[in-house]
Amino acid sequence: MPRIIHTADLHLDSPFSLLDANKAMARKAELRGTFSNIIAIAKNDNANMVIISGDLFDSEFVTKETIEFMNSQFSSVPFCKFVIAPGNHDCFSDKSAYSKSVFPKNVFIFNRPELQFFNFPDIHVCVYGWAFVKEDMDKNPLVHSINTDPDCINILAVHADTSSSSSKYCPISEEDIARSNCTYAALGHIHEGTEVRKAGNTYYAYSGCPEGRSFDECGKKGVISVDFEKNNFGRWVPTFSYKRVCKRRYEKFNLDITAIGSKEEVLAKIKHEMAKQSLGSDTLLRVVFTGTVDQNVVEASKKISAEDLGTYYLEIKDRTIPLVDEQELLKDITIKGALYRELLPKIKSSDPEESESAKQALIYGLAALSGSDVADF
Ligand SMILES: [Mn+2]
Repeated sequence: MPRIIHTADLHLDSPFSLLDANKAMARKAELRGTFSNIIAIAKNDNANMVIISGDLFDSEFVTKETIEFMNSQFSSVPFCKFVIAPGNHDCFSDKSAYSKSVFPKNVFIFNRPELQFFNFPDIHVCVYGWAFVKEDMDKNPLVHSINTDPDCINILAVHADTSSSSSKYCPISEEDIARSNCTYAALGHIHEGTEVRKAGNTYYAYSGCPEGRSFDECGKKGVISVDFEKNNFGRWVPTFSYKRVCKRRYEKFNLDITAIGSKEEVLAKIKHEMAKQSLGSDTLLRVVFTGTVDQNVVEASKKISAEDLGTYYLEIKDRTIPLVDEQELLKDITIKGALYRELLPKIKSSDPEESESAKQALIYGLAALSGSDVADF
């Protein structure tokens, strides 16, 4: 019963520029650790193959340490084959780590932008795929059908974009996937993983990235593990499971702190929300304050730290509306009053969109007039 692990978009050697130098270094190491987690699953589950559908590295250039680390990882599971389909970030070029480095015997790397295959009769698997050879790819190698062997588990392992036919990153369609007639299409490129879907006879999915690297990649991340079994008609049928491998998780939520009177109350409210979502020391957290709030409370609450919450990292964004004295503002003879009176009919508009944008304009305006830096709003 062959077992294949599907991953993609690890982006090793990412700079983590959001973090300070020490934490960025630590996160780079953790990203390698995420790959070790994948290797541990391959070992413990006796996987026959790990498919890496592109963007294993963040760029063509990879540090020597990372290559040495990867090779030690590949070598540590000699019974497992690794098939790599280079993507737009780690394309296979003359200068790339893929062509400059020597990999262990159990590593197989596509190197052309046309359809290629690796056949592994010992495990009844044939893997079809291609490589990005520069950072974009407009040709679609799936225009012709593939002459697959029906006795084999046929895997399509590629970096490609199913989201738009005008994508610069190898656009392919559901029809293309169906025409491939493969058993499973293991896709890379879209970092938010998808559920397993079916096009014709072919199951397909994006595994998503196995480790988030920013607040654009929230939630727990993992790999797709696929087991293949023959049914009564002699056809290979896959079953799928998802396994967490991420070291950390990025999470964000809005916190309405209207009518809250102190930093301590804000802290308690954040902790309450964290408990609800089971967030802890593995979390990089962004909290967005909203609501109409006394700005002294907001300023004090911005001093809440990651240590206070027991998270790995904390970022607070302020989107609150200053608690203003409406009567005072109505009479205010300065530009603040003029701004408020100008926006008031729109704030009270029955059109929610108009009302919301007028409120936003008031926040920006009052903040800017109070000397705040609004660039970060
Ligand atoms: Mn990627």
